[in-house]
Amino acid sequence: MKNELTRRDVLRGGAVGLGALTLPAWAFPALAQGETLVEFTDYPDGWKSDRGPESRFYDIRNIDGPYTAADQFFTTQHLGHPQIDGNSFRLKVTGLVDRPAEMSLGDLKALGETELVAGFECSGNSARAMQALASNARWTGVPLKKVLDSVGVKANGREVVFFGGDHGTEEVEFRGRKYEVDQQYGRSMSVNDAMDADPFIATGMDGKPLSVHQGYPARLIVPGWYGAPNVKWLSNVHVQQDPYLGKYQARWYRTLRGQMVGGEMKWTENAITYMRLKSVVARVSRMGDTVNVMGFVLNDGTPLRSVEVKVDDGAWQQASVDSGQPKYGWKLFSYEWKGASAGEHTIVSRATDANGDVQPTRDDLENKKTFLEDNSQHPRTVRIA
Ligand SMILES: Nc1nc2c(c(=O)[nH]1)N[C@H]1C(S)=C(S)[C@@H](COP(=O)(O)O)O[C@H]1N2
Ligand SMILES: [Mo]
Repeated sequence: MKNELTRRDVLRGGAVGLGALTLPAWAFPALAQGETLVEFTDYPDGWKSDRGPESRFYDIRNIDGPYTAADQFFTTQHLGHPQIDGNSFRLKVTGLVDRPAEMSLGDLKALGETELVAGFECSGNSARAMQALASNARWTGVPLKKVLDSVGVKANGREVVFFGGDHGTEEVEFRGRKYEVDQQYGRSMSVNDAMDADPFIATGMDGKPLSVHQGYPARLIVPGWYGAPNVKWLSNVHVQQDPYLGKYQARWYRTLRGQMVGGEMKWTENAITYMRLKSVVARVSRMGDTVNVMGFVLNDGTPLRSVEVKVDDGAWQQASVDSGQPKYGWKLFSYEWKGASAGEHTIVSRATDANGDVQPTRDDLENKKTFLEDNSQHPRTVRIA
């Protein structure tokens, strides 16, 4: 059990000599001896992370280290889980490329395996979902750029489409008429974005092959972007000239918002791409008189300036942030709350990035009409015994 780990177990030498009591809680997120969890009162009755065989919420109260365990990593998709045989698997690379290819797992790995730490959340993650559609992991695989360089993208190739191995019959509606066609989950990005050093074809997580939930045998990871572009069971990378407007690219993953543009309110729609700055209070624990408030921050990789925590109607207080995480890993933060009185309290966090962008409140997002990309501050309620 995680709760039996002592601080010493967790610190394992690296931080000995620093004096455990001065270390912020993210340095030893497993509970120490004598430390107890404080109860959240905002989980709906009967809330559970197990959502059936193919879907899983991550109960963020269980965060016990920087990485999410493979059997807890959140899982969601639209068309079920395809079973793909890793031995006969071939990733097709097609379209406007000089040398179309069918690459086995071995061919991919031969391009040079590396590691990438990246966390992401589903763009539908929110207070309503108890922020359970988010996780963080160490992936192994190859940069997408290496795959594209190995086949050579032609000059007129402008868009790269990523198809998953999952199919389903989808209704496509156009001006009142409906068409039923077989579609694969598909997402795209510009060749420029795809050739950026960061997008990654992952074949492993946590030193093991991907599980079927996370997209075995290969998936795309677009670090710093929301979950939808991270195409699981990746089967085909296709380069084309036209923008790709498949259902999950153009219709399901977009946000309608009112913005002041050129001095007037304009109703704009944007595709879901980079993650908007979000912090969430995830776990609250108590050790004697000190209440440890711990949470995570996700964004597009922009360095953070600060995370602040506010209890009830108090002032915003600085939290300490684990700045040692790689660019795209989520960052844990912790705040020590002293002198908590018994009873129910509200705790909220807000992050500010190096550009000065501040995580919005719910009211600030009043003009965001569709529900995706909800990065608003999330006041949590806890009961101190
Ligand atoms: N092939 C495929 N990939 C997919 C999806 C899908 O339905 N099919 N869903 C996307 C969405 S909406 C999210 S949030 C992430 C979830 O990834 P996870 O299950 O590894 O957490 O996968 C993305 N990749
Ligand atoms: Mo998602």
